[in-house]
Amino acid sequence: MVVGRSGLGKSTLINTLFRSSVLPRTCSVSGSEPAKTAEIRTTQTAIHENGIRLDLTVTDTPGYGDRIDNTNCWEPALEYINEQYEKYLIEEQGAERTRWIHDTRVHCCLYFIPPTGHGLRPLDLEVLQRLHNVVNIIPVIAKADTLTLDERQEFKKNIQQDLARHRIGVYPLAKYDHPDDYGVNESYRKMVPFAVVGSEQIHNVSGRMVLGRQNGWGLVQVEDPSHCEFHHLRNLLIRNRMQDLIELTSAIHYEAFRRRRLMETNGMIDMCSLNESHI
Ligand SMILES: Nc1nc2c(ncn2[C@@H]2O[C@H](COP(=O)(O)OP(=O)(O)OP(=O)(O)O)[C@@H](O)[C@H]2O)c(=O)[nH]1
Ligand SMILES: [Mg+2]
Repeated sequence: MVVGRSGLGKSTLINTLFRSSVLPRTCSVSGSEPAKTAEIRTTQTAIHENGIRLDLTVTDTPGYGDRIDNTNCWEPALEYINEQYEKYLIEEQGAERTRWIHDTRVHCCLYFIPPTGHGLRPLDLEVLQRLHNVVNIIPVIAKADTLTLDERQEFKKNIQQDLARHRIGVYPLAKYDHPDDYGVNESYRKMVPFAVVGSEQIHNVSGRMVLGRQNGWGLVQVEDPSHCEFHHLRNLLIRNRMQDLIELTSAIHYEAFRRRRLMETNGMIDMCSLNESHI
């Protein structure tokens, strides 16, 4: 799932992910801009990684933050996440319990941070505080091509400090590390938030078809790790940590939802505490 303020390139990044993974690089894509996302939309696709078929579901959400009153702007995303948990719970408890449950739970939320260069703004902090106990959050710096490399590093440091100060836990959390995964997770922890650039445009660079953004001064190549961190994010999501994201969702986030939901059904807590801290 992608979440964040309006116009930060959420829909573009989803298309970039699909283009980098699915489509053959034979032709240039027309210059049409993605339209403003008006409602939550889920897209499914099959990706082939090292000969293995992966079914990937991506949920796009409408951006927020451009109204004077942004109260409860996180609600649609939060509701969607909880609805998927609820669906899963109902299927799990069903009398005719099937052995295989169609899992629509959200295993990862990419949170888009505007490339201001300063730190997290109050609205971003508020949304992250609502979501981080409910879903695995991976923060990304949107439109990273607008920052220099030094600005990017400084910005990352500020964001990491803000997250720590406000006790916002983002993926991967050290306390859930399997000992075998510590090394790889530690490298991701140092990199978070990923500085990403999205584009649906394909360019011919010395005979190679690459995804990129053409500026007056050059071409930003989306999948080149020296230009941005899309490559690392994609590897985390699809190659390295997909199974871990799924397992953590089940073991931590869904389990907490399930416990609270059952207690609530038994009249032990009220609805208000459903999404309170559990990490
Ligand atoms: N410079 C730059 N522009 C980008 C990038 N990604 C997307 N854009 C541009 O930003 C604009 C908005 O992109 P969208 O993908 O529609 O943004 P969104 O976050 O989905 O917007 P909403 O649906 O309104 O929330 C478009 O003009 C994109 O071409 C990027 O990485 N860098
Ligand atoms: Mg959009």
